[in-house]
Amino acid sequence: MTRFDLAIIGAGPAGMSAAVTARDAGLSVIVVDEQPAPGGQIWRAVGRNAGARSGNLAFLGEDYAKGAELAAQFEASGAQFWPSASVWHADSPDEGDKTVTVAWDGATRQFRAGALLIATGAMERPVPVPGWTLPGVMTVGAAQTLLKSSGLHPEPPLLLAGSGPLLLLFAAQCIAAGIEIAALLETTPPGAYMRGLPHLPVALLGWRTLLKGHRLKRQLAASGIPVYRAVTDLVADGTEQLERVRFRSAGMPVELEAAHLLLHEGVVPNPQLTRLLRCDHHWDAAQRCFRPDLSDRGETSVDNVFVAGDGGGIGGAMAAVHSGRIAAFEIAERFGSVNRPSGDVEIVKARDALRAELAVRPLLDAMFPPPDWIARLDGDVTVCRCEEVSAAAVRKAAALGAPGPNQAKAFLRAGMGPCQGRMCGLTITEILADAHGEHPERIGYYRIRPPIKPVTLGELAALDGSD
Ligand SMILES: Cc1cc2nc3c(=O)[nH]c(=O)nc-3n(C[C@H](O)[C@@H](O)[C@H](O)COP(=O)(O)OP(=O)(O)OC[C@H]3O[C@@H](n4cnc5c(N)ncnc54)[C@H](O)[C@@H]3O)c2cc1C
Repeated sequence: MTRFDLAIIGAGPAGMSAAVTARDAGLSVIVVDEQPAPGGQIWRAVGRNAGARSGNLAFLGEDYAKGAELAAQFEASGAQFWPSASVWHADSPDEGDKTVTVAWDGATRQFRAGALLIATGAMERPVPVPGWTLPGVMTVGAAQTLLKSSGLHPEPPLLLAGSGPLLLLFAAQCIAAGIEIAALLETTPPGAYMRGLPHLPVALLGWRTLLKGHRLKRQLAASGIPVYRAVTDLVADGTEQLERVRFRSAGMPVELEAAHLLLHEGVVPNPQLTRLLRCDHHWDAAQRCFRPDLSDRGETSVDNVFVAGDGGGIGGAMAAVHSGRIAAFEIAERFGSVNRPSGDVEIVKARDALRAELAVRPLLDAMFPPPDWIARLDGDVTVCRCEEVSAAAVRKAAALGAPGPNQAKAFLRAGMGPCQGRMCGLTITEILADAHGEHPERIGYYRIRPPIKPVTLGELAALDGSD
């Protein structure tokens, strides 16, 4: 089995910057990503959009265009890169190398590495409103992925609903691309902006982000798109597919026709690999999600397993770049490729830059608070899409004695489908915490087991231990 000093899972901003840094320090590095090209979520398909399809840069914006430079450095770094390769298992024995198992090119491949950097980023928080499984309802992130990778966009009438910077950014990208938005339904609760004010002085350290946010708001205001504020009780309705959306805005009932509804309530760390590797996690009350416990150099509770980027806590693309550098310097020091003093200087520089990027987070968390209604879900709204489990069924399992998600899984099969709990894990923790009157940290999360991604029998049968 081939051995590398460092294996990086994820070629987004964190993974790419870690790979460039580690290669500069002389480490042997492999990077694996399930996407066909480096870039991650923010800079998805940036190579193609900066080259052959450069017209798209006009509406994807300057932050998107910035990714092309790092992607080019990454490609020139000499790191071995496996695109379109899905990591479905990773092992960290008590001592010695980590083993990574990947479905790639129709076969299963394995390799070993002295250190593992998980840079798998964030995923959108599932928004389980009634009717969210209807064709025509999708997430903002999914629609943005289609726009970035294929230039596709949803048919009108199009509604955007939710809260958070990505919602506003996508609305602005739609306006710039000439995509018509029938209305924006903001679920941000009244008074949230005022609650953000005490965080403003510290947030000024990240003034560039604030300025960008202000520009987005101005662009939306100038567009004339109708905005419904303080939206609650959102329901997607239709027989075979989405036909209309009902909601309350500032308490008043509203009904709008829609062919597409895009939902978004922020992003949360993707927990699958850190959970699989049995890393310790804690509940982040401000972002209402679990995140792995990390040292100030990005190491988890498992030796030589590191996390960089949004997978360790939501910080945005530039924070991901800096945290990738910090982790890579620490790993290079451990392998003796960078001497302690020079590594430490670089880490201090990257940490200062990271601090400036993160300064704005408390303000954003206060201005766009994660939805608390998810914890109170009940009735026949679907929670686990793969196994079609309702919120009421989860509450019934709680009443029958299921103390946490693993027992609920045994009762209901929730979390046993193809997504392996990514779509329902957080919701089920929140509902069980509410049902038992417990803190989510005590309720816990699914015990994640391999494969974390679907694997075909053919891929398994073609296991080639030599790679
Ligand atoms: C859908 C979505 C869209 C977003 N769009 C924007 C945006 O337009 N602008 C913005 O500022 N922020 C955006 N964000 C936030 C964003 O993710 C950034 O903060 C930034 O991309 C984080 O960088 P990262 O390197 O931590 O992770 P990411 O950029 O998310 O990169 C993680 C990479 O890991 C790969 N990966 C994950 N699991 C596996 C696996 N098992 N095997 C192999 N590869 C794997 C993914 O394919 C991905 O390329 C978005 C987030 C999401 C979830």
